[in-house]
Amino acid sequence: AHTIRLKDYLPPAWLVETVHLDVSLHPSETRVRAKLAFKPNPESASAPLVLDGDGLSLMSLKLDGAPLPAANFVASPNQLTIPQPPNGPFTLEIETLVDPSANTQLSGLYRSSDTYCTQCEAEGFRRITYFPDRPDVMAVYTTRIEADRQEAPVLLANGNLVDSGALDNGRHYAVWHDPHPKPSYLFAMVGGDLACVEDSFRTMSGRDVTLRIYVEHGKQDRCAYAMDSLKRSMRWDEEAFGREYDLDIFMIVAVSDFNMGAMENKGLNVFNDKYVLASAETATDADFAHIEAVIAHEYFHNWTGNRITCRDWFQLCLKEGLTVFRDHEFSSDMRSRPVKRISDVRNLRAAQFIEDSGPLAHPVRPEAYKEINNFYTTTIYEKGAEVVRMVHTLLGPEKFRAGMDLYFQRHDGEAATVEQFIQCFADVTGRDIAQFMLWYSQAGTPRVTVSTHHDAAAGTYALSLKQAVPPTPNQPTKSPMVIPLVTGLIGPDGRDLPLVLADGGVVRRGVLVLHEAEWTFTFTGITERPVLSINRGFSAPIELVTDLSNDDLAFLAAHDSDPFNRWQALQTISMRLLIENVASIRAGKAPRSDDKLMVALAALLENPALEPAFVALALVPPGEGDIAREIGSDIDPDAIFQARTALRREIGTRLGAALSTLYERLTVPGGYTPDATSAGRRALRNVALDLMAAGGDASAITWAARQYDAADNMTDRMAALATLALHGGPEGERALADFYSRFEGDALVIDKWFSLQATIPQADTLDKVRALTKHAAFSFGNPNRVRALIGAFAMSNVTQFNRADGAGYDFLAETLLALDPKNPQVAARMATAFRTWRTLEEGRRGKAEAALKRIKEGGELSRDLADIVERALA
Ligand code: B3K
Ligand code: ZN
Repeated sequence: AHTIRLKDYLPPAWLVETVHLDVSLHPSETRVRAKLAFKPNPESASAPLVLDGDGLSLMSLKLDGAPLPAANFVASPNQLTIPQPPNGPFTLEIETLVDPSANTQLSGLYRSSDTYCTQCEAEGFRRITYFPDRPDVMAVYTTRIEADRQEAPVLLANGNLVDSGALDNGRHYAVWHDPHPKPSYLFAMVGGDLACVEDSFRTMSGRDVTLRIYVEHGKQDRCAYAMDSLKRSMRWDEEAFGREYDLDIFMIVAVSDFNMGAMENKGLNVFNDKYVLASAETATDADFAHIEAVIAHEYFHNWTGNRITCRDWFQLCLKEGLTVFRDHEFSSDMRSRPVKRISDVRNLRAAQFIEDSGPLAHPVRPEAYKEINNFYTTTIYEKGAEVVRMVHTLLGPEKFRAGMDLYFQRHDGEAATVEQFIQCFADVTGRDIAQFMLWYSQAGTPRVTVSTHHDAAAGTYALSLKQAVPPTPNQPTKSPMVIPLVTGLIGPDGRDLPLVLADGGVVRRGVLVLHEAEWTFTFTGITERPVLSINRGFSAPIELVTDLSNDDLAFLAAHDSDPFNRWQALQTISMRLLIENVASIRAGKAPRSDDKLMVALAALLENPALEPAFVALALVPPGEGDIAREIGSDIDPDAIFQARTALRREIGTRLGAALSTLYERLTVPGGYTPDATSAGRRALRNVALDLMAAGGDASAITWAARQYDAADNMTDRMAALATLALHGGPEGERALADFYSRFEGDALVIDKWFSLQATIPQADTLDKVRALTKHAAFSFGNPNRVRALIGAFAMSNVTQFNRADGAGYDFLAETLLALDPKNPQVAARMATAFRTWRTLEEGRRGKAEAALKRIKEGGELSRDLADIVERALA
């Protein structure tokens, strides 16, 4: 496959003003008539008309109303070319035939449990009709859909409904018009027999917007939280960003077969039902939080993505990073800001930092790709959001808002670039942006090393910083970045000291900005040795190495005014211990315990001022992936697991009494509500239970069994089930069987049942996973199910996927080869489980490499899977 490069970007030769689609739905022979009004792009030289296609059959073609002679065009399934189009504007009428039932890739027009739906981002529209399928071609769409009334009583497309009615032979039609010009990737249509929940929203200028969520019949009572999240998102975008909704109706359709989370099609979001449907009995607190975040994310795209879209796919982070930043801010306002930040950073480290340190590392704005669908990565999304957060940190909230306002004002209706976005912040501040742009062009996580020196006699405190960005694929050397470090110096009384720089420089909002490879900030008026708190709130997405002692860290854990760094301090102490213990275990020695860590953790449990959700996060030691990343090379996943298990056991035994008191005290009164406060209490209570079980406390198993049976909500039931499955022997087996029969037929809940079994870190898990692929409820056709079983095993079960005998790798290789012909996007996504293979100890490394090579040689691979495997091996 050939490589597409940013530097080769050329504006389109032909623009499309209007698109009239006339779609006659049929399970296997859907007829699509597209009438496209082309005009030459005044900004580019005249050129042939080349339209994208993907697996299309052309039925007929007319130019300005007359059939086009075969000699005047060239059509293949993947392209339609008119070598000599007219000099001025013209219309093209294209008729294609598509087979939605045969579409197992779930890109373009497909069927999900009998509902017709579309997914066009990134390049799915070309699977419906021939089109200049690139985001800088923006057109006004009118869509007429016709279908059998029994089969598809509901017919939806983007925009507002302008006409509908009955036809002969039991068929009917609907016409939708979207007045806002949009790129083809935002096109959507849906047809099916769906139930609908309706509500409304009055916008800040007093317009009433109809809100509808379409779901499978019988699921209406599971939409309340999604609807409420939507209304809160709409209000929040008005208040936080001054952004108002711009159509008369906003629709969400939930489908069960979907390649990712959801899709922001203009006025017609299509969702994986996992991010819509929730009830106390079937969804966990985490599910509720995800629903809120994804509903918000897709809604926020209406301005950041749809009104202002991307000029080309290299600019993907322009909409994704910015929109993730916006949804993080929204959730922070809806819930606890510190808890949200800690969870987001945990996810960033567990996914993005790992991606950034391996063979799949790429810049936030890539410069080349073979398959764009492989670039919907945590780097584009989460690191992209961190980069926007740094702009916010550097500028402060007012200037940031001014820059955003300018962006909306200047680029509304356009397909923009990252430079244009960042330029808006430069224009409101008068600052230069050249160095900041390195965050978009340089891959890799910068490492900042800090050393400190207090001179009591002079009353100065010197903070020396060094930065280095590691080499990444195709980027052997790097330049220094702009790194905003929110910093505090904490005096012996636990209070922040004023930051006065010796050179007279001012520190605004506590932000120190490192521009050079090395720099020393010297503070004056510091008579007593302070403790440094740096990178507060994780102000920069970096790896930090400090010279803080464990006593300093314990002091921060107890006193830092920044909750993030309180959490971080404990994680750092634990990480130091874990790394030492991994080495001991590999050397055949026993892991040691750390009294000071236990004292610090015990203090958390007794501090009533702390939010339960915060304490829950602080009690969880760094994950296996984090420990591996910190060690960096020659990884033995079993030793890491043992070290981490020993620490959990230690916490469970040493703090057992306090944990069981918490468990009994923290019951949540009244019926279930998904709000963050009660979710936090449940989280802490369930962490306590699991740690007690990890400590070998037999009564914890009894409590877990009791909690499992008595639970009135999925959070408590699932947590108890996990504890039982992990520690409970026969109790675990019994509960798993009960869970299946209790929820059989409820796909989203059964996904949890598959996932849990796939993530148990025990030697027989791989055999069980293999057996589960033969289970009646397993299907390779449903991405949620595949991710629940295969994805969970490969991505979240570190010891069993990385079995020393290589059987985990072999299993994934076989599975991917079987899945790839059906669904390349999902296969490629799961293949990224191999992204850390080079860091493994020799034996495993060889086996992982062999498995990757077997995939590579395994026959005709999709472009998606081939791209991941080739980059992983490169
Ligand atoms: N924009 C979509 C993702 C499309 C993925 C295409 N392979 C959802 C989102 O980020 O909001
Ligand atoms: Zn998005």
